[in-house]
Amino acid sequence: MNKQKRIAAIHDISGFGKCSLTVALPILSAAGIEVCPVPTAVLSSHTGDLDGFTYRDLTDDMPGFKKQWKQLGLSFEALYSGFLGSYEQISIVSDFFDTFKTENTLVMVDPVMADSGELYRTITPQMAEGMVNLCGKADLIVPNFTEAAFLLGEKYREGPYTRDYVENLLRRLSGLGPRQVVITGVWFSPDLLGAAGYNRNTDAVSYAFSQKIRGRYYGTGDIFASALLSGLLNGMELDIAMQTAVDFTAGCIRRTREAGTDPRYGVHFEAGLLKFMHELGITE
Ligand code: PXL
Repeated sequence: MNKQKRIAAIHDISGFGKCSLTVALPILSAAGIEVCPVPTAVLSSHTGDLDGFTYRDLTDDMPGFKKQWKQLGLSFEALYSGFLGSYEQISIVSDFFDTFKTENTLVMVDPVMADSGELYRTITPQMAEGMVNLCGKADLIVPNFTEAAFLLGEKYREGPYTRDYVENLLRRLSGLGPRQVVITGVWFSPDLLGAAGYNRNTDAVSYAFSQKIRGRYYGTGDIFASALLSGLLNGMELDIAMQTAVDFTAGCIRRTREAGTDPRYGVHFEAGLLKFMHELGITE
């Protein structure tokens, strides 16, 4: 058995609604990776269309994670950040990257802050601005179209999209710093939905699509990003990892739709993990 890969996953934990750490942990663990969570906030549920959630900001606890992990001499194959709990956390996470990044570390920033043209309820405009700096430190970012628009300081556009628009966004987002950019929620025609990826070293753009199911399913961005990172850490090229992650996410949505589950409650990813592991070539 090869040495196990280890990553730090910097996200909130929401008790209900299947997003952030409650999906990143199982998906990346199924992919054979040791996941060390750095919780940014504890909520009773995600903040999208569910009222009455509790919110505990863990900003003050985070520097201690870095301190102890540094003392322990831990190293990580990837540093993966998502939903942040406060503006101060942007510089804390940035410092965390500086501390643990080596030549062999993949820094992936999912600039979780908005969807369908609007910021999430706990994200301030100041946090959205600060996210540009964090993305500048990443090797790979995975925004949706709303987040891409916030990062570039321009107006959100609804789909259907054109290749020109998507490829122009990808290149300009890469100009913020990251070598690789993946945009989610890409569609050119009503039947297919997926992702577009860009690699600055080769200037190559690639697409991955699956059958589109209508509706807004929460947590799917986190599921896609976690599956994408799982593929990359298992040696897949970006385009293959994208298609594997798109297929995995689409399967989760299809299962949820077939069961008639409220889309705000998150998607049924668990039943897809075994097939996902096979696709990644995970064997004992
Ligand atoms: O899925 C993104 C996400 C993560 N964490 C929290 C959220 C959301 C989206 O609404 O509210 C707490």
